[in-house]
Amino acid sequence: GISPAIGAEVWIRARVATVRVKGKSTFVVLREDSLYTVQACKFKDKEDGGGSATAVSRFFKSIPLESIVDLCGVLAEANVSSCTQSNVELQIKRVFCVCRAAAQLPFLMADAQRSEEEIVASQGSKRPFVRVLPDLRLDHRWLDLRVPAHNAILRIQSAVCRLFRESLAKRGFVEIHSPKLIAGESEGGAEVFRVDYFGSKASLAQSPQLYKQMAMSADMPGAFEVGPVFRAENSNTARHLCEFTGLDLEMPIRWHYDEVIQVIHETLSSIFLRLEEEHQEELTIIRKMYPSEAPKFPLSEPCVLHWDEAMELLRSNGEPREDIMADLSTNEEKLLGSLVREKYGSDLFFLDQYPSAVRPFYTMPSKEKPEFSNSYDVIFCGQEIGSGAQRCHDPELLEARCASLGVPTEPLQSYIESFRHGVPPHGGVGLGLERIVQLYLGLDNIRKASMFARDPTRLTP
Ligand code: ATP
Ligand code: AMO
Repeated sequence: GISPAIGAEVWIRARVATVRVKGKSTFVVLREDSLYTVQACKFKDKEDGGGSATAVSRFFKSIPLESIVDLCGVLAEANVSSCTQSNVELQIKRVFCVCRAAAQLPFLMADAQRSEEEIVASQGSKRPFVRVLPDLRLDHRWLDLRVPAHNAILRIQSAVCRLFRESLAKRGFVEIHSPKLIAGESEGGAEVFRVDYFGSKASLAQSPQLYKQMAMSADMPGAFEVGPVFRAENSNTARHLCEFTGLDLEMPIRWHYDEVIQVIHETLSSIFLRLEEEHQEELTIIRKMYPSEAPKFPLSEPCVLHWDEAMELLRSNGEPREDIMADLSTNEEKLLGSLVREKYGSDLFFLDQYPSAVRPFYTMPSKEKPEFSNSYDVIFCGQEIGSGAQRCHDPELLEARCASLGVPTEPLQSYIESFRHGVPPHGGVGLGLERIVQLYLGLDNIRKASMFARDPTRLTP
């Protein structure tokens, strides 16, 4: 990101990415702002008023790669042989070391930033790139995040949060911050981390579910939250974390829960459109290392698939299901994703009217057919990024549903009481931030979309 004119003298603070000394000339690539590289050079015997060529080459030979330097140079048109994205280079006048990196790093950035294609193509050459293994990267995630594409992924993550907030704030929704230390369980089931709370039992919230609904009892015009979600799921997969960031929203329903689906669709499509409009630089850097295309989705109307239609689509494509009331497996979800893409040209759709039995206790059963429910999953590029529903706001119906599912109502007393005091019909969704980023960018593993991933085997760094 250098804008001054050719011939201007500039100071930059950057990391030393590569150093090449040829005779008395020195060529270094500097990484600035973690995304951009620029070459700085010093030629022998040039009277340019800066330090001598020998001193500059000695300096760069003496400091390890990844050290941070302050460098003063004159901006020049880049030589064609320059190996950076930049069309300018710097003729070095002065340089100081700001922070020296260790001489031996766990892996070389020159290897860590290669795409799979570059690694494969380099095999058999004089210096083939080394494939840096995922665990070594995660053990030293701060280094791994210096890979420009990885740094850019976190910037996309940040943009998704910002755009989610902006889009909902514009509708008049209120951002809430619900407690993460709670007495009961937000989702029921065994997937909770227990903690000791001054001698009584508490747990880490599995979602803001109960609280975003109580925000409806408190007459919020619409509520959203961006916050941590804890799941004690012992699953070591490419799409599960034990701690992730939830993008939740909840809103009153006037006539029909379609209104909620429409808001979710508009929120997601505005996030995706603005990512492409406002973050091309980051996207280009990421897609160079991890080739992918921008996902497709309809602009105005959401693509909604009824459960029955989904079952029929699977059946007619040679995947009949033994039990059509069972939840979808990961493979069925992926297959359905590709069938919907073929039929409707969309990577984003809502699978609506899930069987009641596979949905949480707070889900509203369908009036006409109570074995189904007013609930949906948001499927994106063949995987779930969110699930949501109209909620059961009638306390009697809610208690009956808890009883039939074996969910104890004792810890839910204040939640249920809030409905006894009157609450409008309402619904919402919970989306996983890391899932959205992973699938939007076509990344093979959710850990690439998390700054410091938590999984059953990793609690550090
Ligand atoms: P030697 O003693 O090996 O000749 P030298 O100090 O005389 O070294 P230079 O003529 O300054 O060498 O350039 C060394 C090499 O660097 C040349 O092969 C040249 O092609 C290459 N080179 C020159 N300018 C740049 C640049 N801006 N970016 C990358 N490479 C460059
Ligand atoms: P659910 O449990 O389906 O629904 O979670 C919502 C979304 O959160 C993401 N997600 C995960 N991401 C990473 N690692 C995990 N282990 C993980 N588990 C879930 C997914 C998922 O779609 N209260 C409801 C939402 C609601 O009804 O509003 C809920 O939590 O993207």
